[in-house]
Amino acid sequence: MTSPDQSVVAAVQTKGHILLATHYNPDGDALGSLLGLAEILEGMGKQVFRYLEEPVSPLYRFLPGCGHIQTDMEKVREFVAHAKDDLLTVCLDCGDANRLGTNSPELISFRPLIVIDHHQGNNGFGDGAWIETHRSSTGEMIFDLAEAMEAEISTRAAECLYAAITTDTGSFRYESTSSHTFMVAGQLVRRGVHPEIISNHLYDNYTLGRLRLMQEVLASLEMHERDRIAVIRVTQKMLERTFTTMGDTEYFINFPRAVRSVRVAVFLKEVSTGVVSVSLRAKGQCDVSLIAAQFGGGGHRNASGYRVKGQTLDAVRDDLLPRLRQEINV
Ligand SMILES: [Mn+2]
Repeated sequence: MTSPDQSVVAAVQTKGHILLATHYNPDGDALGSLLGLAEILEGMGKQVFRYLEEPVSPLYRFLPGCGHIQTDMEKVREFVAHAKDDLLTVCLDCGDANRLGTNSPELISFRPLIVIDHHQGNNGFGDGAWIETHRSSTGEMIFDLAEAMEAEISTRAAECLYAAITTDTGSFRYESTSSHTFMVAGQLVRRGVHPEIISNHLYDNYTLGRLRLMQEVLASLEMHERDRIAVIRVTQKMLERTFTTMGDTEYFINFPRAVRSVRVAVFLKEVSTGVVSVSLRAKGQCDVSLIAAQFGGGGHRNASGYRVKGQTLDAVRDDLLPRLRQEINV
């Protein structure tokens, strides 16, 4: 199925003020689908609010419309008050309400709210939802939404959606990459996207500090379970030493994941004092979304994560390893 739920289309079409939100620590799909939809809606003459919990990572600042992103909840309240009954909140690429971040309770109080997403286990926390877990990316779905609304997709919007799709499919390599994904990508190229320019921005535009950080992170590699589980880590000290931020660690987990014997790669991140974020990447039949869910997180079968407070990186790893052993030995 490639067409969105009619009620979702109708809701987006009718309302003139749209508040867009996505998950904290947004990846390329979260940002690309949010910014792409924002461009499309503005093209339809609507007022759009691009909300993020934190400023955009420098890696993604090339995306059109990034400069309009706001992180101030006071500004959100003003927008909502101004919109009155003409408001619609749309949560993109966000598997559950908690993943909206610290302001989640207030954000989800701005109704009506609809959810557009492709994460497994999304309970559709809004008044309406369009969730298709087989989809490569939320960006791909936004293209279909625009088509269903017969809305124009400008080059700017197309660039955002292309970035969303290419990042969430690992450059069209993952299982969820379908013929429809390629059709959408082709349509985006027809609308003016240059894949090599987007790829240069995403993959050939790093700082030297990031390379130094990568040296440290990869040097932390530990192998477990006969080289089937790989664990890497990043600490606040490493970030300080290399003048980098957590955003610079994106894609690092793909290096241990790419080792032939590895079934699950784990990336432990000390996001702040006492807070550890855990990213899990699996290959083949391992379902790491179930493991993440056991720790209060979520995600996809092959890519998921969770957060822990008040424990060291070693303690978090020691809690996780027995569960992983069970999963890979099934
Ligand atoms: Mn996604």
